[in-house]
Amino acid sequence: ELQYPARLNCVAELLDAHVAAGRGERTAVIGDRLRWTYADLQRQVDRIARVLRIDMGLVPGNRVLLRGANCPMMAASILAVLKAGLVAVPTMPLLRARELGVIFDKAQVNAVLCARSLAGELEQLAGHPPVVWFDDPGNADGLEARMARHADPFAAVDTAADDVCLISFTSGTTGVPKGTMHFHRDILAICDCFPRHTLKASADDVFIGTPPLAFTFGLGGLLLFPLRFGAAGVLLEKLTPEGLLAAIEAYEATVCFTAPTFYRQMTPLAPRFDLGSLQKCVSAGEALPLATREAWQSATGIAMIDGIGATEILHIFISASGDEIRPGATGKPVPGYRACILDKDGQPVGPGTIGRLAVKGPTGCRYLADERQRNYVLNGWNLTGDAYEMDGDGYFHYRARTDDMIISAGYNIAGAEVEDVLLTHPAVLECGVVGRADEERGQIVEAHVVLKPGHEASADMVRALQDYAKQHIAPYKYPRAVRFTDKLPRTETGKLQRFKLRAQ
Ligand code: 3UK
Repeated sequence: ELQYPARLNCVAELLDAHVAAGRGERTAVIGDRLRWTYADLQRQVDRIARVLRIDMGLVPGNRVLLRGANCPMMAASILAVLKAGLVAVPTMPLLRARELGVIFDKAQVNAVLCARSLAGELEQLAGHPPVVWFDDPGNADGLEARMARHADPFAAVDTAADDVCLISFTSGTTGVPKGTMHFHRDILAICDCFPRHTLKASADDVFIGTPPLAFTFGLGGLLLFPLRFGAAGVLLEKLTPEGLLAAIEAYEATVCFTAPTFYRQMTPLAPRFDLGSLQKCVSAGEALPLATREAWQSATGIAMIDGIGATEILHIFISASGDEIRPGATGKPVPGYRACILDKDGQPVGPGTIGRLAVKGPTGCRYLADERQRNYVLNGWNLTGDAYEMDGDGYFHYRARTDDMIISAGYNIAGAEVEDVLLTHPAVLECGVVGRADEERGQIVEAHVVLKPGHEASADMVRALQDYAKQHIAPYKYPRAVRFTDKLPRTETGKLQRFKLRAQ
């Protein structure tokens, strides 16, 4: 059971406590062009907090929308908002004006901190709240210029442990973002669960990866976790697979956070880099296929740590590491969390039955919209929208998103299972499997396939993939339709957008 004091500002713990304990000279964050110690980061955060409170006149509880690529200034800005008793609303860099408009409205935003390079979409919106730009050299009203006029320290605002400090929107595999609210204590709670117990993080770790800070996978993995343990987080803009591998080597990173698709892209390139520092590779965002896990492990020697997390829970709640890893399963509830599988009436089911995943723990689950709260939270249990199955040893196995189960001629088919098999075929780089409406069968299994370089799309290839599927899973699950494509539609967080495949 996690215990936090009733009055708590998470940044006092994540940042000020380290400086007070004499760890101010350790590296906290590393960016493309700079490296800040804990003391440096504290100075930046304090100045931004003063700009927010004094220059911009914001008062505790006000909401500040944040936009920027992963970089130290974006990290400092988020921490400053929390330290000043305000509520951070981080947004994904690729969001368009229309989507930002929805977020301004739903989250009742009072002010904006935005990287100048992301000005375009914001400027298309009429009547948005006041903006202060950062990374905007020469702008006398820009954030850096204002910070230069506020050199004094800033004491963390005395917030309650259960004051809201973060409103996070999901990237939306369905296209409709949902807003979730989190408290100061939730920020510490996620640090004291997955990274403490599953990763066994320490002050010597260097965290690196791709997820945006606006996605709680990245916010935790690249900023909050390193700070909680007095470690360092590497925050790089626009990472390619080669770029991430080179950065792991250059910064001697020990922990990597990214999505399965990124591991697939890095796998063939990995042998060209010295990854000797790397110890832990975390995969989340979507299901980790067995083929992806095995290929990465044979290329690098590292056993991947799969973990399911969700924006409403804030971070990973089912996972496994070390000897506990069971390939094919996501893992067991992370210490601090409980999970179970429910049938359609909300009754728990035992091993071997597919049902709806429910989770309960120290974080989550408060939606901005009441109807979400009614539909997805039952007696404090959060329904994530995933179909899962438990095995006899208590391991949780992912099957599908509940609304992605394919029903064909009366059979229930999980698209992810067909994807897993196709990914073991030597010609397949990526694939997405969906149900396609069919008069005779209700739905048929349709595979969208990206071939590896050197393989040709052809009728023979279709037949080869179909035969291969029939040999490796029950034949009724084989893809009756196969379409070849260059690229699958994905969110900024690496999730396949099945609704777009279905619409094609
Ligand atoms: C899916 C997974 C199978 C699953 C997230 C780590 O992804 C995150 O949050 P989102 O709100 O999406 C949640 C949904 O994504 N999913 C995530 N991880 C896995 N499915 N295996 C996995 N390992 O459908 C879940 O309901 O965008 C992930 C940490 C923080 C996060 N917010």
